[in-house]
Amino acid sequence: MSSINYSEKIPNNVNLVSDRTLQRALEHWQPQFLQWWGEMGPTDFLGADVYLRTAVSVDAEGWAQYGAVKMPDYRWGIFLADPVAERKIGFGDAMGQPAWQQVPGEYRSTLRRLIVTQGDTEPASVEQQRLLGHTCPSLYDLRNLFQINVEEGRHLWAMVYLLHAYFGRDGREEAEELLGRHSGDTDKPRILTTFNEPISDWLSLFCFTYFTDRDGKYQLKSLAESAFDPLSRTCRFMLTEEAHHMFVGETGLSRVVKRTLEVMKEIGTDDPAKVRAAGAVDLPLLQKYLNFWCSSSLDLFGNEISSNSAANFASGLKGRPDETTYDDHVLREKTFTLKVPQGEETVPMLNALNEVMRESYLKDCEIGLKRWNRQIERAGHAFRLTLPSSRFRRSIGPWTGLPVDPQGNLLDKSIYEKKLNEWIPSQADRAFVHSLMQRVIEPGKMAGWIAPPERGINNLAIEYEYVKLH
Ligand code: BYC
Repeated sequence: MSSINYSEKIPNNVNLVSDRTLQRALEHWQPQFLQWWGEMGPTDFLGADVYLRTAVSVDAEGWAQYGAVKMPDYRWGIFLADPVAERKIGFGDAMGQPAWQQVPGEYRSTLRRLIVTQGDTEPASVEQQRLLGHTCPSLYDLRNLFQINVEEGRHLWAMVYLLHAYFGRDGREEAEELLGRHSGDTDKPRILTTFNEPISDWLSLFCFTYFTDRDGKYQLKSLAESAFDPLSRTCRFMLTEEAHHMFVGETGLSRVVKRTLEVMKEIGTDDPAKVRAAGAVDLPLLQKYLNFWCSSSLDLFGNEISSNSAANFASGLKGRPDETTYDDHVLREKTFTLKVPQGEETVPMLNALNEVMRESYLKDCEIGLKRWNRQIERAGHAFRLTLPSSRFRRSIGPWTGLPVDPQGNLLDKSIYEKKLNEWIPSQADRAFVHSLMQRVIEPGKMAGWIAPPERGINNLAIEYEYVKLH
């Protein structure tokens, strides 16, 4: 197991000290990152002591240590999972050949583009969430937000390391650009649309960490299969950190459902207007938020029929999540039939891998919904939360811009336009959710729209002062 060296300016387990040129280049990027964090990271909490976990090893057991840290002092570093001895390429036309330790010339620009796209999402999410600290529903939640933020910052470091170490001058330029684009910026937006959507309330944060971070899990898992071994090792360790982000989303939404059900019981009605008047998120409103963030995240898998996905798989750059669980790793003989607006279309399986991944992602998304629906059922209500169809509100692929309802039916455009506000949050819905976002910072106390978590962080009490604001 490779240990992490914390005595260096940039903590790492890649023996950075042995490559002075690389070390100098990254040390040159480090102050730019810190400046970006100061300007674009969480506002106004730079002096707070936050109970954060920091990676201390890449071993699955006991990899993190917890303690109070001021965010600007967080030790962002470069951590790769341990190498697998004599690792072989696990899919595509070069299956069985040794994994690459360097970037093959012919794949250089495609691989760089994949790494840049992945890297771009990490600081984007920090930018999207930068104001949320001011409206935290509890210190426990505030701490979780900051934990996610520092780890997304570290995930940026992970991609910047690959760019610096393996892509020379172009890589260094791309690393600078990663700090130059900004979420929602009209001139220099982030690359993928979801990462330009504002996250200005905590309900959106929980939906984002439930749906969008789960896309992150799928994309990282597919890059963890890559023939380019440094990318694979980097993504494998990022996945360790990613689990907590999805946990925040899933438990956050569970707590919202729980509190809403309590309020419905207290006031003796499920009338959405009365639930709102009592200061909780009515279930139809939650459904609208789920529709919005799920449909936005579905676009992150790319086009249903994609020559990029075919080329990336065939060449070994990007596999399917858990590639070893499939029988056929070459896919030259298989086809896939998918529903398109004109009917059905059968395409080579290689070209449909974005869709294959989107389908398994949706199955994974179902797990939380089942849990929340059980809570609702146990409370004696008939309402059920659902996932929108993958044809709803799409901006990529054959269903782009078509008037499809959340159940997947094509509608008349005028009806669709009239009804859209019933399916995704309207301005009034967002204004109501914003009105709930009152900051609660007394240890152990929760805002009225969310139930307390079942347990605290790292076996500490829920009442623990997870963020000391001073
Ligand atoms: N918005 O053949 P296509 C995470 C572009 S989240 C805007 O359809 P392809 C995280 C696409 O780039 C995971 N543009 O798709 C979560 C391409 O342009 P180029 C992030 C889009 O290439 C929470 C063109 O359309 N990681 O980690 O097969 C917090 C046609 O492409 C979009 C990755 O995404 C869109 N939604 O697949 C923090 C992994 N979709 O390249 C972090 C790396 C597509 O021809 N990226 N386009 O100019 C990839 O694997 C692929 O680029 C995509 C697209 C899956 C995104």
